[in-house]
This record gives sequence, C-alpha cells and structure tokens, in this order.
Amino acid sequence: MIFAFDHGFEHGPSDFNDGNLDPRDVVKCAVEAGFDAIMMNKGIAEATADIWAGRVPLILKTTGKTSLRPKEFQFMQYPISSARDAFSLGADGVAGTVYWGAPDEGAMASNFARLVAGCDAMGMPSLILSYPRGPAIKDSRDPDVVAYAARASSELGADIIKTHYTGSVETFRRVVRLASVPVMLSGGVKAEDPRAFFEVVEAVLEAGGAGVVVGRNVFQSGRSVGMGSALMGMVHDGISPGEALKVLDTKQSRQ
Ligand code: FBP
Repeated sequence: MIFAFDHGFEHGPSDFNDGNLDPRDVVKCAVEAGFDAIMMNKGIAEATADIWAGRVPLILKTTGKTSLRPKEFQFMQYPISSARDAFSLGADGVAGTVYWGAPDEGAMASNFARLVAGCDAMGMPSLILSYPRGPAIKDSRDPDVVAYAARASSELGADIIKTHYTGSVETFRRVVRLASVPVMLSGGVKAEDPRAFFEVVEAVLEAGGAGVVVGRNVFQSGRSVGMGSALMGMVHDGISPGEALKVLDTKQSRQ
C-alpha cells in the first residue's frame, strides 16, 4: 500500500480543498493510516520529514510535469530529482513516470533507465508509473496497450509497476503475467462511491496485483485515515469490499 502524494506538482491546487491544503496534515494522516510507503517529491518530503521519517518509508518521485504547460507539451515528464537525492533523503525507493506511446517516450524511457542504473548502484528498488498516453494512444486503459506498457516497463528494469486498471480480472491478470514483476493499481480520480473503488481493488488483487498506489481516493475522501486503513485491510488481510466499508465507517472521521 503506497500513498501517492505528488499531486501538488502534477495537478496543482485544484486537487486540494481547505481540509487538505497543508501537506503536513495529509502526511500525518498517511502515517496514522499505516501506509507501507509514501511517494512524494523532494521538497515536500523534506518539509514533512519530521512526520514520516522513521515511521513510513519514502519513495522519492523523481520525474514531473505541471498541468500549467500547454496541453500539447504535457506528454513529457522531466527528471526533477535523482537516485542520489533519494539516498540523501533516506528514501527506500525511487519512482518515475514514463508515458508510453508519447512523442517523447524515448527520452522518458532512457531517463528511467538511467534512474534504474543509479538505483542498482545504491541497492534501491524502482517504481515506474507506467502510463500509456499521448496523441497516438486512443484508449489509455485498453488492456493490450496497458499490457504492452507494463511489459516494456519490466524490460526497462523497473522493479514495481503502477498502472491503470484494465476493466476486468482476466485482462488485468494478463498484464500481471506479462510483466513478471509486481504490478500495482494506480488509484486515479476519486470514485463517487468508495465501494466502487474497493471493488476495483478486489479485482486487482484477485488478478494477482501486488497492491495499490493511491492518492486522491484517500486524501480527497474527507476520511483519509479511514480510507487508508480500509485499503490496508484489503491488501494485507484480504478483507472484502463490504468489510472495508465497515472499517471506513468505524474509523474516526477527519481530513
Ligand atoms: P491518484 O491515486 O490520485 O490517481 O494518484 C496516482 C497518480 O499517479 C499520482 O502519482 C499522480 O500525481 C497522478 O496520479 C497523475 O494523474 P494524471 O493521470 O492526471 O496525470
């Protein structure tokens, strides 16, 4: 269970409200929920280190793009930190995004390959945000496209893959088998109904998925600790979506 919290860079203030505007409040909730790791950019990791350090492992996100860029230039993620930065911060892993199929796929893939080389030198695992995206990609959740991107990610040397749900257990199982390294669900836009999100998580786990990398479905829920705890229950203890809803309802409601 990895808490994704790089949205301040990727999406900006539109992802936040009064309750989650201060990253310190959000990181406190992630620690309280007991996530296995938090994925953040360097600056916010430094600013919140007194909260997470020694409690929850850090995965340093090393690539980014803002949504302020013109739309046609939003298909490229640039390196914004390094494996060395991760090491200096005491991180336990690094993450980077590749938009497979994008015009700049080559640059993103070779940047990720360099990241992997840096990680290998320091004995750190790498997580790839494997997202088919760009003018050539008609459907970024097309099972064949997601599977191709996942396999390309493992061929590149990624240790863990985070990608989109493909819509069914069967198609996601094919992604998992083809990748041959752990594949995790990418949370995505907050679901209207938490049960719907829990059902996707259940399907991913049934398909052999290794877990969930989730951001908005937690920190935009208004019940971050409850959502985090419910998802932890599903991934680690195999509780059902119905039981996860009970955990969500019984946990104290805050941020
Ligand atoms: P979510 O669970 O909120 O989707 O977070 C996962 C994530 O990959 C973030 O790490 C990243 O900021 C965001 O989704 C990317 O969103 P988009 O698909 O809009 O680029």
